[in-house]
Amino acid sequence: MLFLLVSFPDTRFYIDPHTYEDPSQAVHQFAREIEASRIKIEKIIGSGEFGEVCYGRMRLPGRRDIPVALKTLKAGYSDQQKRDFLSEASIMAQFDHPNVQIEMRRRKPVMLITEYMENGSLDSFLRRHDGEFPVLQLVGLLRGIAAGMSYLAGLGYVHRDLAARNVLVNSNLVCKVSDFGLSRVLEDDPEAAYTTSGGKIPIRWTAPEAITYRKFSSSSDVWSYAVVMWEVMSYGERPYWNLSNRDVIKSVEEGFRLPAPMGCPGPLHSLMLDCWQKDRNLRPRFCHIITLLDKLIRNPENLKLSSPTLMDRAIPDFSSCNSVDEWLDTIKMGRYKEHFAAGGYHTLGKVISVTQGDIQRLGVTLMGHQKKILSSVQVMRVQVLNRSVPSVHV
Ligand code: ACK
Repeated sequence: MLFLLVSFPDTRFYIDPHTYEDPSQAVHQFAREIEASRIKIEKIIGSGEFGEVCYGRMRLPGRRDIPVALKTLKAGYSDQQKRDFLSEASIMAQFDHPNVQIEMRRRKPVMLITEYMENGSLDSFLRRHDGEFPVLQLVGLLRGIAAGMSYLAGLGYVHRDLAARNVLVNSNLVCKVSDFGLSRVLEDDPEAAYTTSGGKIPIRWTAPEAITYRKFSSSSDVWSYAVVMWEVMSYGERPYWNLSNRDVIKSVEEGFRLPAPMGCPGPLHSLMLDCWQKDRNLRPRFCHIITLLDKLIRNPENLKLSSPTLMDRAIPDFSSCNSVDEWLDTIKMGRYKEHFAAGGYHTLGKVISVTQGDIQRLGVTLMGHQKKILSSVQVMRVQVLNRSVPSVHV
């Protein structure tokens, strides 16, 4: 059995493996063989797009074993699937950055070997640790992702599917951008949906010009990055909540933007809004994002929350809800119907003025649930504001 270890050629631009007549040649160009005996597969840890993801150990000469994750290709794969699977290895083999995942390849059976990331994917990691980190630490995570993206943009690589689910977190809380590939990434992303222009796109994370004209660029990656910022600051909340993809597209086109998650400092939300500018040329570049985050990290007093701000732009969301019960069901907080009723919140008009203190007094003790309810209330407020003050629209 043969294993291939990637080498990192000193190239400035990444080479698209699909420019090779036979993409497997690209794998060989960027990888070097290592012996099968160095890899020990220990257990299955999840299922990936093509097959299982396993945990194992790799022995390196003169060094301690290192933990690795192994991605398998399930039995019965087609030639095309195998080519797509290996194209990920050819792409990743060209990268070398602490915030970008690297990958190696095992030849038979076909397997990709990557660094083991103890905390798994960022979205589930955040949900497991709802409300546990100081803002500065969250900004640290975001800084790492921006550094990885800046590196990729510098190589001319456009990710197209940047989302918290495609970022992995290790035991030191270092975030690494992962899930590379070309068309196949979008084909297999459960969030990707078909658009009228054809092709599958993860709507909630994608810039309008990429959805409409398939104009993917590092600037559309910047848009997605800001959605990841929003996911991080809201501890893994689903962007645009339960709005349908169609409504997300429509709202964004009309100029609505996600409001600041609860506890999110103003400068971070301003940065998100900058990254969500309709004109992609006006969006900041990843290197500017890093500079800004570094400034905030150096002067953490700027990350302190001032008075709770009312968001100026948001999505029209709860127009179809007619009662407090219906609204709570919509945001999957139906278990608190009695709490709200007991507290005298019988109309949405009353709910709109609720504060975090009120929610706590109603008996909602879980921080994550308080946040969920409060961000939804913020959206409702904005909706009312937008109805009466049309100039608030972008
Ligand atoms: O959220 P998770 O625990 O992190 O569940 C998914 C699952 O495998 C399917 O993708 C996990 N996973 C993927 N790559 C790695 C890796 N390199 N290290 C650790 N876990 C991984 C991912």
